[in-house]
Amino acid sequence: MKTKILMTASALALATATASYAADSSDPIVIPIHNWSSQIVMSNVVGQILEANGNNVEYVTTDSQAVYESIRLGDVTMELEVWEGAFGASFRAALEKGGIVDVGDHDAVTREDWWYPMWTKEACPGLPDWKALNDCASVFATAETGDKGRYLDGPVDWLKHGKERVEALDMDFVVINAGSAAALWAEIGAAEADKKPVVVFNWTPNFAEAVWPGEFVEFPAWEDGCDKDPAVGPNPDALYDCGNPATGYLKKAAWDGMAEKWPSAYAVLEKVSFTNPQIAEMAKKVDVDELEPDEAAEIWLDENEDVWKGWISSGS
Ligand code: TMO
Repeated sequence: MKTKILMTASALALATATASYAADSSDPIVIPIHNWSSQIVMSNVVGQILEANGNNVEYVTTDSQAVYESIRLGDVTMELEVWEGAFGASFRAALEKGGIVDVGDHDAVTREDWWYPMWTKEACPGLPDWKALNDCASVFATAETGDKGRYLDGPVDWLKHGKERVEALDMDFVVINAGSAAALWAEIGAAEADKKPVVVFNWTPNFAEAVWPGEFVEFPAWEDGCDKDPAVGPNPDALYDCGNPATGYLKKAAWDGMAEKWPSAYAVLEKVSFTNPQIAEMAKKVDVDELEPDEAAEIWLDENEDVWKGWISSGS
């Protein structure tokens, strides 16, 4: 009898300890939203998965570079698309300061760089080599750029350093920043009818690859330090004289207090991993099918239950 009571008490204590460890805070998990479609849809996808996991979720629109500082401070809980090319530097800087953790890589391999639709090659047959591109800069000239070529870079917050690269490699191009991702697609779309040569910033995985076959310009290969040490890269006196990583990572990051405050949600985040085709499809649902991001996420989740159902912890 005495033994039985003791066992019950210790079983209870164990159950209580387990429950308090497993219970996530009911405070909302803050998920940041940026200015390109896959990130917006993926954030809604993971937000809806966390809601299915029993969590409360809140979305905030934030700058895609400043977000790493917000995560470090715990104002934002996670980032689902840390692209090596665009955000590697801000992410590394935040890691060094502390307060943010690397929650692992997606399956996806990424690339972000100068890109052209395939018809451009007819006017500039030496492509994809960057020197060949520079030799036919005049093919890309517009009223706005005079006798230099026009390169439409991404929105400024993606920090693509197009102007620095043009200077570092002494190229005959004028770099113009697009106001939005939509402006990049409009530029390609407008050139399509008469197969006008254009060169714009683009990335993969993205919906664009299914719509417009094309290629990235091959710049001097990325080497670590190309954005920090002038000696790295072909121009010994300049930063940014390399292309972006051609096989870049796509990481997840989180506030370092997340695992303790929302252990179950953190366990889900650790399992989250998407492939190139899955991410391209998320973007397509908005950029081609013109769905709202939350609807796009709902449909994506319906179509891909086998991908994510297993990520939700059975205990919660
Ligand atoms: C950060 N981005 C994927 C738009 O290059």
